[in-house]
Amino acid sequence: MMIRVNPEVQNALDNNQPVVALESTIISHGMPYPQNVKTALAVEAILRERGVIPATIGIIDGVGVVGMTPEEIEEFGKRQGIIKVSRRDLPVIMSKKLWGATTVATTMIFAAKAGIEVFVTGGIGGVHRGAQETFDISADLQELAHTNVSVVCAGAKAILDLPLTLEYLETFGVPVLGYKTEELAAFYTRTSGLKLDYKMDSEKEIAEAIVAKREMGLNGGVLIANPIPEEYAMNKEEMDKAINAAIDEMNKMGVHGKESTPFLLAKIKELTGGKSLDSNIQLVFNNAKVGAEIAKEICLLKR
Ligand code: PSU
Ligand code: MN
Repeated sequence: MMIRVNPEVQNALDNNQPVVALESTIISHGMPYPQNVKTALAVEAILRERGVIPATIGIIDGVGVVGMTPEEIEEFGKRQGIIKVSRRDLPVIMSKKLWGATTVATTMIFAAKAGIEVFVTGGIGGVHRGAQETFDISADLQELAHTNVSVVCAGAKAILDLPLTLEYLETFGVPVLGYKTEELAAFYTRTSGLKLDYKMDSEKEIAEAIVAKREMGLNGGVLIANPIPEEYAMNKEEMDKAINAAIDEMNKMGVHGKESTPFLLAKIKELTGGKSLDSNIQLVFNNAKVGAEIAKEICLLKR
């Protein structure tokens, strides 16, 4: 058994009821305990309040679990040594029957296998600054290119090279839809100065675009960029300073590869006195609200 779908999730999928996938790297590597568990459970509650079944995805003893129980989520948040699993890690983690946290890329893989169309997270991985030298481009982008799951995020983290991230997504045919905005959201802040081609004013419009992509048989994801609410957004100058300092520190310490993103998130939290974590939590809540409505609209269109 490689994948175990929670019966409640399976039942919803069989009956065209809305389901939203959630990732687990944000739990194990993106936030400290206990905020990670509290946030993960609160996101599930936001979805349920809106009539949507949550499916938090992670790998337990080598099995991809689609729809973890609250106890399993708690364990994910606490347990030491859970491995961050992207596409290339998956075979070994499964064959060795280990625990693994799914990134955006691997969450998409399991969501697609289970038949879940919508996935809510904080921010996706992207093209890192200096990628021209380091080749550090998140596997999330290739997954968006090929795997049929739509991802609601608050844009790409400003620790990345956002213009290059957009170029990459364009090359690989991933539509980037701004939710009620013409600009790419930059995770901790609402704006990036980068214009998107498509501003969508409702979840229904977004659902229609997703369904059109499927009906055309175009594989790959749709990326929905939903800006953080104004009241939780960080000050751009403060953020830029923290990000630059965190990247300097990362380079000095020789941190690279899969450790980069968790290192930067933790460092930025420290440099902002915890404020970036509060913003991160709020933007995930905000994405869950939009993701829930998109999932419901897709179900209506499929009737
Ligand atoms: N965004 C967050 N917190 C996170 C991540 C993204 O706000 O923890 C995680 C996601 O799981 C994403 C991963 O897939 O970081 C990207 O890692 P990398 O850059 O190594 O591909
Ligand atoms: Mn990387």
